[in-house]
Amino acid sequence: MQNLFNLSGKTALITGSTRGLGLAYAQGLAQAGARVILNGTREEHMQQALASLKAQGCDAHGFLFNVADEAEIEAVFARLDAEQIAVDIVINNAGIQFRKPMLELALADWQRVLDVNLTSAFLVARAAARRMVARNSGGKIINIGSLTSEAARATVAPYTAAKGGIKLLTKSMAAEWAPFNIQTNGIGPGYILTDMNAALVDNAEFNQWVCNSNPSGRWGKPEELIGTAVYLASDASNYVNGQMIYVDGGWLATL
Ligand code: GCO
Repeated sequence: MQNLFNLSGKTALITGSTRGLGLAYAQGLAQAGARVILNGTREEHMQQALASLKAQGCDAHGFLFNVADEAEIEAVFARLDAEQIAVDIVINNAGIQFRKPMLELALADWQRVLDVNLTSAFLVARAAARRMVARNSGGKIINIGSLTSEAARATVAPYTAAKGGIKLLTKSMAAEWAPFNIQTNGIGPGYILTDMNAALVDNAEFNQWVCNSNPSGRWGKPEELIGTAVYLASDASNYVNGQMIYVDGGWLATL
């Protein structure tokens, strides 16, 4: 029987992938056989990430671009076209966090989070899907949501609104692109030990809240997201579309 999880011959673009969950996704897809294209905005992080993956024997490349900038995205895809590199898999992982009560929140800060965490997913997926349709290849789009795609907590409204949007954008992409053999699904990480959450981990009260709020009683680890990403990037999920898979230790099961 064919190994349904084998990504050999596939090329995956993962946004926000020089650190944290994005780098974990890139590592997992590369170890499943994919050529991975990293994205970031800082040269030193890109070089560190590429060196790490190449040291593991991964076929890894990288582009520095702002995922919220349509022109930069289109320029990268034009360059991939010129190099005859077809993107088969997109993981829209790029995201920022900005914690402030809405009564004090500036529009600019709201907009920046929405641009990076939601609009970027539309722009990158649209560029990839246009090419998947044109070459009639099908493909995989994986949007990274969050627990906050389903539930809110105070002080993270723009992040929560964006991640809620990711859930329904995922369903919209599935509705429009399934006829082209493109499967679009989402991953909703729970509270995971990443740089973005470092301040929360260091806060004893918040750390206890996270551990008490999920039946697994602990934070998740980036590597615990890899299996779901490989599954959604592979032929094993060819009849799965528009779904969010939550990797949260059971958090949402108990709400
Ligand atoms: C926060 C955290 C969360 C987590 C994750 C939870 O401030 O509450 O940053 O947003 O990162 O998204 O699923």
